[in-house]
Amino acid sequence: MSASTGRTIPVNDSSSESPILFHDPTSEPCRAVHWFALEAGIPIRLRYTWLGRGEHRSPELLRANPCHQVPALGHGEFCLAEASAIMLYLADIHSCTEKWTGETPRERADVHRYLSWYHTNLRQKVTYDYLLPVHFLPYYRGSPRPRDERIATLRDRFQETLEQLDGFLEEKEYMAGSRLTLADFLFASELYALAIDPERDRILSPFRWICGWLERLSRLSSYAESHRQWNRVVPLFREKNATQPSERPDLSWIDDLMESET
Ligand SMILES: N[C@@H](CCC(=O)N[C@@H](CS)C(=O)NCC(=O)O)C(=O)O
Repeated sequence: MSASTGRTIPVNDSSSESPILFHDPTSEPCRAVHWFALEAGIPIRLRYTWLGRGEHRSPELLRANPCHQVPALGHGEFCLAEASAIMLYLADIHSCTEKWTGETPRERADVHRYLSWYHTNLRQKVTYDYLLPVHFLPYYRGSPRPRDERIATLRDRFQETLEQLDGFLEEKEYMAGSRLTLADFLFASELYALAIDPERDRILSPFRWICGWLERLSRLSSYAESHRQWNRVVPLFREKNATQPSERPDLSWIDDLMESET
């Protein structure tokens, strides 16, 4: 796989053998993979693939993932998409799968259950059904922001997802108990996206286990690094969200700002 375009940033090590992660820091699953690699000390090279500039349709990304999505991974001739598959692969090639998924078959089964639950719950109901139409697409595509009543309905629809997650976390430090697993990176990265919503605190405050867990995870130095660019963009998103976006959105500010932070 060619590594001739875009910026290549070594993470933790400069080995030319390290996998390349096609990455946009506004993407929740990208941040999850980056975060996990940092926390696990797994070397990867970041290849910024700016969604706002349409780089997910570039020939290079399409070779890595014909489904035109980030995150995608290139490791020599091997290419892989889907955040949880990528994290499992990274753990596997570094012989630390058990550390990040569980020591016993039942512990691992539990983590796999969470990784599956994520797709039709957090990802679907919070991000695709709510954050995308309400906060992202008005800026990415110029689509009209839904009316307030519709926004309230969409919010109500993911209450059950948050209730379930709060239940999973009850009396626990992390998703699988007292130690971090892949599920923590994947789930928390999704929920940190709610930071662009002015109602974020009101949405999350009824869920004490979720709030405590997000707060605990945000103290990790790997969180700070993997969410640095995103956290820089959040206040601007919130500022812009206070106004109706134009039909021809100018996204350059997002990518320019994040690129200046690379
Ligand atoms: N199921 C995928 C979802 C990846 C995804 O939704 N990627 C978005 C950015 S967050 C993307 O690349 N969208 C561009 C497109 O679909 O064309 C995963 O878990 O990695």
